[in-house]
Amino acid sequence: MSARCVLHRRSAVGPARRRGSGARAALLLALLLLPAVLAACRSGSESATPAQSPAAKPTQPAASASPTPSPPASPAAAGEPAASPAPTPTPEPAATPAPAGPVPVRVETVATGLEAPWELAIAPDGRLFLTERPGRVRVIADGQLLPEPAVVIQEVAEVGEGGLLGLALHPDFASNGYIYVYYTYRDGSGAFWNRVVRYTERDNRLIDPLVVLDGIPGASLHDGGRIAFGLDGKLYVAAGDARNPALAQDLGSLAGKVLRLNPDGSVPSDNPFPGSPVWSYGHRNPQGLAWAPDGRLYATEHGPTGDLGMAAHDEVNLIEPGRNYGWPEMVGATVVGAPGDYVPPVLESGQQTWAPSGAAFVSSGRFPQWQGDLLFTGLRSRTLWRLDLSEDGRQAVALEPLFAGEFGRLRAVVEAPDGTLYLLTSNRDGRGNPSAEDDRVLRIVPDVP
Ligand SMILES: [Ca+2]
Repeated sequence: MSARCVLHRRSAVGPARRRGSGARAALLLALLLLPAVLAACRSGSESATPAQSPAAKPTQPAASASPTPSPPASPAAAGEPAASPAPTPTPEPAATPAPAGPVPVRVETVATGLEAPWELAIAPDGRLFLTERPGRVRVIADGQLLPEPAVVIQEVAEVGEGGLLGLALHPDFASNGYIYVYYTYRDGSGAFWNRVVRYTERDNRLIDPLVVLDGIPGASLHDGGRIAFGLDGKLYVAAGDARNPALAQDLGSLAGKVLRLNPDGSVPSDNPFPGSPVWSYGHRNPQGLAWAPDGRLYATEHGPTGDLGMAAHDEVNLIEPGRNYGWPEMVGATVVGAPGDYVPPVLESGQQTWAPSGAAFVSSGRFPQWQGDLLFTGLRSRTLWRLDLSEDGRQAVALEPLFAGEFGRLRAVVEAPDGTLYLLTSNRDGRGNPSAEDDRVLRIVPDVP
């Protein structure tokens, strides 16, 4: 089944205007951010206990086959939870540049009835492998969700935000069948940990588990969990602070870090701290990793939810080796603790909440209006965010909410080899308001006449 909708590029900022001064870019960004953040983010936080929200209403007409111009998703229709206080007055539309043109897309439902899917990867032969947080790896082959999981990992501890989270295919998966997963488990004393395990896939089954990295501190919250192979063939791991902020600044701990490993789990000789898998540090709860086509690595990160007496300040960071991203001494772009050489985020959400998770760059040319932009999913914001970056990748130019409130909480976005985009909903993770079909795998396809 499929539904159609028409999206409109909110931004009038084209490539020729991206080279403007920083001040101009900042002004543009401020103008563009205002309706965007109001649209999808009200008060509240991801890790706080939210009230059940009303069923999200589509913000675009369903089954609209023609790219009829209509306004972008409006703040009033964004479907933020009933838990929110009285809505802020709608910002003046005049503050937003007119849409530059429609982005006609078709949204297909690939699979339904999943339970808190967390990551999806696409094999060279077209099969989709995805995790379900309780501990299952599922396979979609020839468009059909196979009834039998590829593996059920009994050791997984699904607790709070933990469980079976990340998944990545080895760059040579077609020949070696290696699949990596990241999951939370409990040791004999009851303490939570996270580990990275490599399986081998044979005939849609995962066998021969081999632990490649263990000892990542775990907790009921802040388990990070995204894993991905970089363009350099190394395995990157996003680890949360396990609710112990001080660990993020402790180079002896694997918590609150972006880690970098050889595929066999050994430490690459060119890591910034000799003998250590730590690639960058000072992270609170990073859940998204994405590489720009030129090799720059970005990570999304959840800001505080009451810790340090602060909330929101979710981040998009440009990750560089050996750098300190601040947590808990710097929150968003503000130093709140000890001074230090902290890297500020490329963009932070300020007082609003994105609750950002998976991320991917648009690189294929299938969506020309979004080409080169960073997409990242929002859980509490129930939105796919599109971030237009400056040419050097260090400045945010514009942020646009896509599908605000249409599909509920969104956990992952993946660009397929054919350029279409896959989305995972996360409405059965304990914080959503699932529909009968949830959770779902959705596919966004350009709606070319
Ligand atoms: Ca930071």
